Amino acid sequence: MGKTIRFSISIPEELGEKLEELLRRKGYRNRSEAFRDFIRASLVEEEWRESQGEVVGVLSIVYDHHVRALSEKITEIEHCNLGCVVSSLHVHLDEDHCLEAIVLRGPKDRVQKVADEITATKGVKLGKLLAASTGRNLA
Ligand code: NI
Repeated sequence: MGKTIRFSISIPEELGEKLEELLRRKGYRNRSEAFRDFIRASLVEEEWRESQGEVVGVLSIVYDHHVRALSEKITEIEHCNLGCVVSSLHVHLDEDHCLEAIVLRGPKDRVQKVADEITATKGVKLGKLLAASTGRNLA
C-alpha cells in the first residue's frame, strides 16, 4: 500500500445522518474504511462499464438438476469457453436444486455472453452475474 492522504469533505447534515446510519447497519467501524470501499465499488463499476480489457465476474446460478440434460448443457458451455471459465463450485442445495458459482474472466463482452448463455439455458431458475475485479485497478 502506498502513502495515505487525508482530506475532509462537506455534505448536508441530513445526508450525514443517513451515512452514519448506513455505516452502523453495514458494520463499518469508521468512515475511512467505508469510503475506501465506496470508492473501490465505483471503480469496479467503471471497470465494467468502460473496460475494453479484462474483467472478472462470478455467475451464480440455481437450477433443478432433474431437468433433462441440463447439467450436461452447462458443462458443455463451460468446456466451449475454456480460458473464460476459470473455476466453478457446485453445491447440492436439496433433493432437487443445485447452486453453482462460476468464476469468469476475460473481455467484458465474452464474460457477459457466457453468463447470458448459461442463465438462458432451460431449467436455470436464477442467474446473477456479480461484477468482480481483476484487482489491478484497485488501490
Ligand atoms: Ni447438485
